Amino acid sequence: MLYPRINQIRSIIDLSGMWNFKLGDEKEPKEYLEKLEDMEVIAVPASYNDQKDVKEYRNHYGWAYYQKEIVIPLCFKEQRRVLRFDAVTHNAKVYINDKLVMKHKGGFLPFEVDITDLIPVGSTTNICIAVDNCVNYSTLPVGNEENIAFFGSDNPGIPSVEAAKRWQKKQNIPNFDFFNYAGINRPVRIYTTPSSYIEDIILVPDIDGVNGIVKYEIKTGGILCDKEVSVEIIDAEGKCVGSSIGKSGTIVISNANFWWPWPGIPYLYQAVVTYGEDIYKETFGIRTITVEGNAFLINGKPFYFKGFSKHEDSAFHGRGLDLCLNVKDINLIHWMNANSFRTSHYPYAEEMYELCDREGIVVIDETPAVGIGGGEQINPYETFSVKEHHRDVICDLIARDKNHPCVVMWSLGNEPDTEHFPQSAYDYWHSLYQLAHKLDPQDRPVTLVCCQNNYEKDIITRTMDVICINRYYGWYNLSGDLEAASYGLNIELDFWEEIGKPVMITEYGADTVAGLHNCVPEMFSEEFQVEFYKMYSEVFDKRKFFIGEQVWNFADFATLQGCMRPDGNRKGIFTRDRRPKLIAHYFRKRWEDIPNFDYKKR
Ligand code: GCB
Repeated sequence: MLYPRINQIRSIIDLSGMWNFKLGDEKEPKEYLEKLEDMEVIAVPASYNDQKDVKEYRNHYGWAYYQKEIVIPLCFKEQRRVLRFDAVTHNAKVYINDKLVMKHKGGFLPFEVDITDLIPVGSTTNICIAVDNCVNYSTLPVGNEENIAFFGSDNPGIPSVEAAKRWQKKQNIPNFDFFNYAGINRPVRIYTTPSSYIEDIILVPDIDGVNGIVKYEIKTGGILCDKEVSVEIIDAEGKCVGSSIGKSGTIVISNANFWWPWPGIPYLYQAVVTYGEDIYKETFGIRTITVEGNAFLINGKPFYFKGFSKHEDSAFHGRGLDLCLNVKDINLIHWMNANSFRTSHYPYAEEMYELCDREGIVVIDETPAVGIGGGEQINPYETFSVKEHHRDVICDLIARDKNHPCVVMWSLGNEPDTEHFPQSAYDYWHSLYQLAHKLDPQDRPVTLVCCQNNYEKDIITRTMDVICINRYYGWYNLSGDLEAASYGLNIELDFWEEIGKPVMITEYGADTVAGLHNCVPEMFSEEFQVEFYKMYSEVFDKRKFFIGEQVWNFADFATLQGCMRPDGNRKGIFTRDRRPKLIAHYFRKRWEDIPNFDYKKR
């Protein structure tokens, strides 16, 4: 799906701003639509939860309603008009003048509806978006069914606790460790195209010696146009360096500049596609991604990941798009001498990937499949009804992000159960692994991020192109004992070495309260966080097959309240307002000394 752009042909009406808003409950929206009176005001894009300091907003369960009156200017009469939502979390129903025109499931990817015939130009139109924030066994991320928790079932067996639980209100009990922020989290726009239009652009770059090669395919839509599709490749200086006619073809760029991760030059080209009256410019880079033996190669050179797993999370906005925060975070990533992050635990806003293309930040792009597990008792692969939705999400994610040079690997999900029901896990994830490979025109490596479990029983993680492990030796287990933690980690890495694939760590960390200091490092202090990471660094540096380290987490972030979460998860290298903890200075120096390429000579 193409990102909406303004050019000499296409326009955008941005519907960001103040909308009318009202909380509902879990009843279906149709009962509510006529009653949308006394609405409050809410900012879009942003999560609604922290925009008003009342528990009804913060802990809302069910549907909420956004409403706005719009008029499409007469000058767009001849244009095709599309209403696009970049992300509505988690489920959405879109009404135009009280008529349901679209439903969408999933809170982190775009969807759109052609409104050319639904909203005439010049007339005042009422748009209403009903947003459902419920997470359960059928959603990604996964929540526990209604108010029945299988985790956190505190003191099972104490009859009074069990009895009291029956008094609990229906609520979201996420099976994941980030606050369930909801609402219209990303921009809403109407964009226009001519009636014959460019629907999609697929670009597959390759390298042949000093030349770049771009295979392309253009999909068109609307009224058939007798004009040919044409493609021109424009370099960063605005010079045309290659062209072709036809809906598909191959263009060679002589003496091309390749896309390199920062501090290399992330050189970008534009493919300018013309079809009849329509024009679209797609930015891309020339780079290759391959896995060979136990190395991860960018442009044929062994790359070492230095960086973070992140969240889209900030004060007031919740999970809402904050462009300023994105720029700040990328600048902090540069400041840290890091080169990469994972979009834990869901696809991020498209603007972030554009920024990463431009700033040379390498991205592992993750689906929202987090929480597929339920302990020994529940086989999630038989109990949860998410597989079809998971497949749709993978299709939409790859369709959205396929051309970004910054995206180097797909993560099918985070920390599912792979231990208690190994064969079911294999069957589930292997078919998704195959699907991702089939769908990606660039055929990037595919991974599944695996949690700390019995890795000997897990038979799926080892089949991935890159083995990505989240480990908390010294924190959740062997708590505070870094010597024992190092021993456990080493034993595990001996196991992974035998598998003969590239291995990286995608999470490791310790909750750290900024400002808490100890002479003898103990858990939660800034000094302990430094000692914890130093221990891991020592272990990783001895392992040639080890291709990268992404810490948990870039910054402190909001979670559901709980006895392990003092005002959220505190494993950030930065605080939630982006102040460095002691550890930031340690990694800044460490990563300055680690080159992007050839850190581990094979
Ligand atoms: C994990 C999860 C992440 C949590 C983290 C933690 O393994 O992948 O979502 O936030 O641990 O801090 O517990």
